[in-house]
Amino acid sequence: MSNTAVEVKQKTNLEKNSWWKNAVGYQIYPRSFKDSNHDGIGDLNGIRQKLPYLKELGVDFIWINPIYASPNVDNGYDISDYQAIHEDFGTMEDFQTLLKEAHELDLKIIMDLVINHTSDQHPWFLESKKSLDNPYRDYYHWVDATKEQLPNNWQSFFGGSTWTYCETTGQAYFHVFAKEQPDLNWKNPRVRHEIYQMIRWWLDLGIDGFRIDAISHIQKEPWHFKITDNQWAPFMNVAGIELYLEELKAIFNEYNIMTVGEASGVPHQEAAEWTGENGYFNMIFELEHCERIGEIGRQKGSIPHLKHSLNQWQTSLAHNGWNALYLENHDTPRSISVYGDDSSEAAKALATVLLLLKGTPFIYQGQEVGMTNYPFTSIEELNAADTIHFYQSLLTQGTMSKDALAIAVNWSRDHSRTPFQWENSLHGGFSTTEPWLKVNDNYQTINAAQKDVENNSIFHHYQTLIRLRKQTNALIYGEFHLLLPDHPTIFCYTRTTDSESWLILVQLDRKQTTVTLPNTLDYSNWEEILTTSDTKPLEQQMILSDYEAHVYRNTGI
Ligand code: TEU
Ligand code: CA
Repeated sequence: MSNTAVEVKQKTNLEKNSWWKNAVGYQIYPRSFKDSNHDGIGDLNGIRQKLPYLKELGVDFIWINPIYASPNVDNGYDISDYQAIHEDFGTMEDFQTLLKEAHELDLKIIMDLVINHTSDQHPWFLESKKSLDNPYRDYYHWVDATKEQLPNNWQSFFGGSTWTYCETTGQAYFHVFAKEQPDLNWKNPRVRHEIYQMIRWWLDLGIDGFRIDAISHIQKEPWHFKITDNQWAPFMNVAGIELYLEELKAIFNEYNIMTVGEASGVPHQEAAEWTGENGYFNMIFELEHCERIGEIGRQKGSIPHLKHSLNQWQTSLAHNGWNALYLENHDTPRSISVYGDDSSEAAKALATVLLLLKGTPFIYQGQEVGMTNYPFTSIEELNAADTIHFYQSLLTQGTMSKDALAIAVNWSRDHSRTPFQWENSLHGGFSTTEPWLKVNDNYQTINAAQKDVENNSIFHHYQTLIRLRKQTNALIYGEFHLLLPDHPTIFCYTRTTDSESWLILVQLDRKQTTVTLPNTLDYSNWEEILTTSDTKPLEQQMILSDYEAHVYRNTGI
C-alpha cells in the first residue's frame, strides 16, 4: 500500500466512531411538524407518524427543538423541568416510544440542551428569588440595584435591559434573553453538578446527542465591563468559558454521541479550537453566514456574503475540525425566500450548494419541499417575542406602522415556524384544527405530497443529493476549494481526494450569465452526474441561467 492509502485506511478506522461525519440531519420544530391529536399543536406522536417520511428522504438523525416542560415564553427555550416532557407534546412514555421506533429505523435522535438559562418558573429560580440567603440564590446572577439604577446598561438579545429588578430582595437578576429566562450562574459548582447529572440522565436514556443552545453565552464579563463597539461582547464567547466547555466535553466523551454547539460569536479563526481533534464539540453552528437582513436594512440575503463566509468556515476547518451546515433553522426566515425567489429552481440550487459542502448538513423541516416565508400583514399574526419587541421599538422611534412591520418581519423567526405543509387539504394536513400559527396559503401547491405526483420535485432532488453524498467518499471527506470567488451569483466549488474530483456549479439568480472557469482545470475528463436543467458538458466557458445547478465528477486524476 502506498503511504496515502495507509493514511486513508487509518483515517477510515478512526472515523468509525465519527458516524456523524457521514450523516445528514433533519431539524424538527415539534410545535409545527405534525399534530396527532388535533389540538392545533404538533407533538411526539406526530413525529412518530412521520418517521417513514424521514427515512424516505434519507436522513440519518433528527434534532428536535425543546420538548421539555415550559411556560413557553420562548417556545420551549424557557425550561421549568429538564426531565419532563411538555404536555403539549405528549408524555415521557411517548418520547421513549419515539426513541425506540426511530432506532429501529436506524434514525438517531439529538435533543436540544438549553443550559445557559432556565425558565423563571423553574423550581431553582422560584426558590432563588425568595431571599438573599436562599440556598438557591447563587444558582443565578443577582446584583444590588434599584428600580432606577440597574447594575449596568447591557441590552438583552430580545430587547430591553439584561437586568430585571425584584423588590422582595432589592436586587436585580441577569438574563441575556427574555426576563422569564434567567441566566444560570455557571461559576457555581452546584449548578454545574446538577446540569451534568441531568445531561447524564438523558444520555443514559439512549439519546444520540445534543444540540447545545446558546452555549457561547454562559460566561459573562465582570458587571463593570465597558461596552465599546460590540454590544454583545459582555456575554459572547468570553474568556474563561473554556473551563466549563472542558467539563462538558469530558462527559460527552464518555458516550458515542454527536454534539453540535450553537456558538454565536465564535469566529472562524477559533473554530478548530471548538470543533477540532481536542475541541469541545464535534461541530458548531456558526452564525456568521446568516446576516440578519431586516436589521441591516436589506430585503434579500447577499450571495457574495454567503459565499465569502462559508468559504472562510470551510477553509478554517479544512484539516482540523468539522462544519455543521445549514441555510435555515427555527430562528431564521426561509432560505428559498432570503437567497432565492420562492421558486422550486431556487430551492434545488440552494440544496445543491448546501448538501455537497464539507461538513454535516442539517435540513430544516419544510426546506425539502420548498416552504417559503409567510406574507405577514399584521403584527397580530406574529408570535416571536423578539420580532414583536423590534416592531414596538421601531414604532417608539417614530417609524410608521406599515414600515415597522415590513422591517420587523424581514428577519422574523415566525417565517420558519408556520406549520408543516403535508398536503393540499385543510390546514395543509398538519392538523384538523386551527393551528397555533397560521399555515401559509401556498400549501395548495407547496406541500410534501407533491413528491408523489412530480418526478422532479424538490424533495426528490434532496433525496438524490443525500444518496449521492453518502455513497461518495470525496463528497464527505474531500478537500473543498472555492472557484470564481468574486462572481456575484455563481457558487462554484470542487471537492477533491487523491482519486477523484467533483465540481459543483450553481447559478444563484434568475438570469443568464457567462462564466470562465480557471484554465488550471483539465476539461477533458468530466462526467455530469446531476443537473437541475439540461445536460451540459463542462467547458471553460459556461452559460448558466435561472438557478441551474450542475454536478460533475472527474476520475481521470
Ligand atoms: O438562539 C440563540 C440566539 O439567538 C443567540 O444565541 C444569538 O447569539 C443572538 O440572537 C445573536 O444575535 C437560541 C435558540 O435557537 C432560540 O430559539 C432561543 O430563543 C434562544 O437560544 C434562547 O434559548
Ligand atoms: Ca397535538
